[in-house]
Amino acid sequence: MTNCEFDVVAIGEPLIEFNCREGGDSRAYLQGFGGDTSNMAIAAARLGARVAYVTRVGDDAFGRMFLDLWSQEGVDSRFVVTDGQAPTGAYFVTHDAHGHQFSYLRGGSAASRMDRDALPIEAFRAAAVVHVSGITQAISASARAAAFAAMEAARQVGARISYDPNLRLKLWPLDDARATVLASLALCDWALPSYDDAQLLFGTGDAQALADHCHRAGAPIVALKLGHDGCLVSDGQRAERIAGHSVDAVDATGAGDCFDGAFAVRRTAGDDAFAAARYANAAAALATTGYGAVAPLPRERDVETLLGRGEG
Ligand code: KDG
Repeated sequence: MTNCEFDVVAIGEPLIEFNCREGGDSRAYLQGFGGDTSNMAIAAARLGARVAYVTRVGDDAFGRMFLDLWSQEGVDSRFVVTDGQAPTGAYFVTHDAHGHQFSYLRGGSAASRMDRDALPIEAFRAAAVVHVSGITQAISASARAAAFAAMEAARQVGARISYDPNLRLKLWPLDDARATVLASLALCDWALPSYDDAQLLFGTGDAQALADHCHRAGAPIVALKLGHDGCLVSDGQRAERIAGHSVDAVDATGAGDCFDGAFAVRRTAGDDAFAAARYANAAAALATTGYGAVAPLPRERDVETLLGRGEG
């Protein structure tokens, strides 16, 4: 808990999710919710933070489903604009031997019409942590400008900036992504890239070297997410490798976003980066134990139990 009105304010695009479940010859799609920054916001709220989300949704059934979801999850949606001219985005998740694949229906979505001139700057000024992702920056030039404006507003009031590059090469070319990611690493207080994303961005296979690239770009704290192998957290002086938890993983969609939300929650609670990463690593493992990005997001009790600190 902080003195700010919100512990966490995230900005980005929510996507209605259709997650494929194979059943014999037929395919059924489980409807859920996704969108990396919305997932992060919900994860943080489930873990006890006061959270607000900034986006635009369409004036459609999917947009209303999200407004209901955020209300149920305790995520403040007063800064969400309903846009009558554009739809809420959606995506399909399919699974194969390489993990999950995303197919998007999001071109021209309401969230992609966010722009810096119509941004609720007061939301970011009321935050202890502002969370931005590379997906927010990839969906359109105006959303990218809005994401930078959110970071500038955070800087002005001393809010901390959480940044996940969340590289999606279906949304933008690698060179464009790299320039924007580097500019964002220079602004952030902590960077939370996945190993795969960092490798694409920096082109080396060694985890510590990838963290060092992020430090050199300006990120004071780096938690490099290593999937089921856990994470590497580094403050530029000291690095700690945290092992993955052994869980029955079925779908990793949204696990990285859960890590981001849990990390922010524990940082605002006063944990140092290493303790926050241990907690986030456990939360992210639990997020893989069910289908969909949001449904399996854990609560504080679940994380404490996995860390061996639960009651009973
Ligand atoms: O991290 C999971 C997200 O990637 C997923 O929910 C969909 O936001 C999404 C995206 O743009 O890929």
